[in-house]
Amino acid sequence: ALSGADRAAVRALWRKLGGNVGIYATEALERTFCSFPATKTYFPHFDLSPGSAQVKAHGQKVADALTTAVAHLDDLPGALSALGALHAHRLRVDPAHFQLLSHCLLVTLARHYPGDLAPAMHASLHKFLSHVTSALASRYG
Ligand code: ZNH
Repeated sequence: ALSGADRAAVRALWRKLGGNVGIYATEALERTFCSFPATKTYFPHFDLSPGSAQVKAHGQKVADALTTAVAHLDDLPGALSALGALHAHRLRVDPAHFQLLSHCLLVTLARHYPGDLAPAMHASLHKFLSHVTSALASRYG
């Protein structure tokens, strides 16, 4: 489980992000598609060009899921159970890809909040994203 310090750090960062989580999740998706083109194969029905309204709308959905996760740090598997099942059974996303999006989220936040992403915050954010990934992946198999 996440330590009290990790939880406090992630909650504090999320308060700072405020209503902008969707903007950063969208940038993280753009970075994921650009750096790891295999991830694009799950979105054949999307316009993936820069500035795409579909990517922006999807970024907001991912952001809302992450915000829900931040609100349920005590029970990530419960909070993300339905979303994990969706990815496992209907979307059939290779769970290895979760880490690629997590990586791009971390890079995106470090770019926009360089003063906040000192090593300790980086570590807390990485742990949070790893727990989100594990919770989603727990519905596989
Ligand atoms: Zn995912 C969808 C989240 C990862 C792919 N997603 C989705 C949604 C959400 C999410 C919220 C919506 C749902 C509904 O609608 O109900 N994701 C998420 C998260 C994560 C993810 C949180 C991590 C962290 N995904 C992912 C990946 C991939 C994906 C990695 C691949 C690569 N998703 C996806 C798809 C979809 C989704 C394909 C569907 C889209 C549409 O709309 O169609």
